[in-house]
Amino acid sequence: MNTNGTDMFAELTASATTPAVSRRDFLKVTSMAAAAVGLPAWAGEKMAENVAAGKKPSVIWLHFQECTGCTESLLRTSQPDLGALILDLVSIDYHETLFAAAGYQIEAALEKAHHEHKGKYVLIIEGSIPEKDNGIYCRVGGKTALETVRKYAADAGAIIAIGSCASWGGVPSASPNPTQAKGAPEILKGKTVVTLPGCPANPYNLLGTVLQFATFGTLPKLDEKGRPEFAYKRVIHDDCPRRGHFDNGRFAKVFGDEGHRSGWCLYALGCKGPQTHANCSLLEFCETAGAWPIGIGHPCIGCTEQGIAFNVPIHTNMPIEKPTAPMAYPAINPEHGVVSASPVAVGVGGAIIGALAGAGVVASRKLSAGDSKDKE
Ligand code: FSX
Ligand code: SF4
Ligand code: F3S
Repeated sequence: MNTNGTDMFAELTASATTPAVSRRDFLKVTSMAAAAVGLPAWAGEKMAENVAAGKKPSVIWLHFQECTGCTESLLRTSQPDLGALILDLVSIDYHETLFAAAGYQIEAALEKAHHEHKGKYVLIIEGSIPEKDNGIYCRVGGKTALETVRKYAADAGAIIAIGSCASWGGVPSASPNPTQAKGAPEILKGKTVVTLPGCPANPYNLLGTVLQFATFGTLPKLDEKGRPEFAYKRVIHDDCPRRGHFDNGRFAKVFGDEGHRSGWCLYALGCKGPQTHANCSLLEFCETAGAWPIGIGHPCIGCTEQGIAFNVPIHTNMPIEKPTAPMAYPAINPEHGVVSASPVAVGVGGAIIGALAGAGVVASRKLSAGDSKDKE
């Protein structure tokens, strides 16, 4: 039996989650993803070269207070290729959910990665960190989340908080926040923490961030909350396929009424899209058309946004601030309740996000084709 945690993980991912990815497909995806985060086109080639040369950044992935939905959404894409792509780009040396090993074996893998890649590894934090009573409400391997996150953040080359829990507290921080759950930036004040809020986070935003770091050792441009601008600069409402209905005053009033069945705007049902910074209106989950809250007829609950998600009741209306031109308008008279978007104005931010969406779509389509003749 293999007793090395890292090797066991490699075996596990090789057999369970990593399909064969051809070089050409890999190159296409990395090139498009490079463009999506504002890097030159040749960056994609460099990314592919680095991976081929075995220059993969070591990743330590810590879990604290959360539901593991962020990891699940990464691995449960409709085609498994996005997860495979990320696993191809990095060397995940510690991940409690994915490791086949447990106990002392996995602890040893963590220490090994920490020791061997000091100052260079990427620390990914999933879940909030409780501060109350010195953090005793979340312990892994006998240590509190507080101790662990401080220890591994101190020697990290980059720190990424994935999901709303790790970004600002998320579900565990909902009132009355009995454990004083906080996001990583609050615990690690003074350090740069990339935050990818969302409950769960959209895996494509992790892909864009990791691609850039893996290739250039730099991080995307961040806003004041640590969110990459390529993903969080605009609000859902700016690019919502139902925006034309909002602008024309067509609102679903009750779930199942004629407006709802016709795909009209969900603002009157409590949609938080006008206040929510995220790109899920452009990057659907699971590589499936319509797989996002508004796409399936539910108002956005503002899952990325501190102060809204798990805070403001789902059906409470939010004020509209600084409405901007949408990137796309739906057809004015949708037949059969299907809203088809027709692009009328594409801004720079939209173009970037659209390119990332394209990267994801291409990734899923091309990689799922199992294009074995391209393998080199
Ligand atoms: Fe939180 Fe992610 Fe929500 Fe769950 O881990 S953002 S509860 S989907 O899984 O952290
Ligand atoms: Fe879309 Fe919600 Fe804005 Fe309506 S209020 S256009 S459903 S984001
Ligand atoms: Fe979350 Fe709203 Fe998108 S609930 S997944 S930010 S549509």
